[in-house]
Amino acid sequence: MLTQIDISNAQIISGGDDIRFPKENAVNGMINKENSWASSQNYTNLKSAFWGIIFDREIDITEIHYYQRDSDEPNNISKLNILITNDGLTWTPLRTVDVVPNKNIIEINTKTKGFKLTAGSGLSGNSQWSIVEVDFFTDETKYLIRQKENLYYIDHNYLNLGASTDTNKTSQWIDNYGYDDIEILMDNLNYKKTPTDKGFEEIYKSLNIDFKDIKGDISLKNEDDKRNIYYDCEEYKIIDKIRESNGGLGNIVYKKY
Ligand SMILES: [Ca+2]
Repeated sequence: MLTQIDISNAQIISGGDDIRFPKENAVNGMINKENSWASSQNYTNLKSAFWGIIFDREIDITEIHYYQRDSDEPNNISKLNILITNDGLTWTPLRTVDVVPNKNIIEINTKTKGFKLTAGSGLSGNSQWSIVEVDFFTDETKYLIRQKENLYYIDHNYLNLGASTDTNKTSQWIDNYGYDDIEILMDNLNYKKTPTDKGFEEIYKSLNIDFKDIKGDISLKNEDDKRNIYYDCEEYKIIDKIRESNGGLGNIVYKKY
């Protein structure tokens, strides 16, 4: 099942000279030309124009729904360039797709922190490029394990996050710590990953590490606005760690995005 991405924490960007309508119009939920974003009505400016979005994290995007104007109106393009980013700063072309008037469903199936859209072709010399609406969809699911009242992290480790019976707190922990592939429980793993959290000022602290586990390199990596400690260890399976606790009893807790 596809879920529309909540973009309330996303940053909307647009650029090019003489942009006509607010960039937020492309994501305001209203699918009519009075609620669209548009580039300048000047072909030179149009070629530099872009509209984009930067999410608050990397998301596995399944589809983009891209709406143009009706076929009997100007300002539609026939090719759309799609760029992606992993840091919100540098953009890499993903692909150029054919687009038609009204609704377009564009398959993406790519993990990204954001999109930048530019006009490919289709406009005549004095048209503006208009985006009526653009929606982003995912079929992402993120998992934690619960044993007794505690929630556990399973992203290349088995770490107790603490007790949570509060729905909001559980939801927030899944956002921050959930892992998107439950099959990891059965995988043979040879390293551990431990998240760190920012505390006072620039002081970060990892979740508990058993330093007896470390059998090789240890390093700190910056990923998706997060900082994680990685280290080599003896081969293990997360399922064995689960079985060692609470007689192997627990629940799988997950959230659909
Ligand atoms: Ca709109």
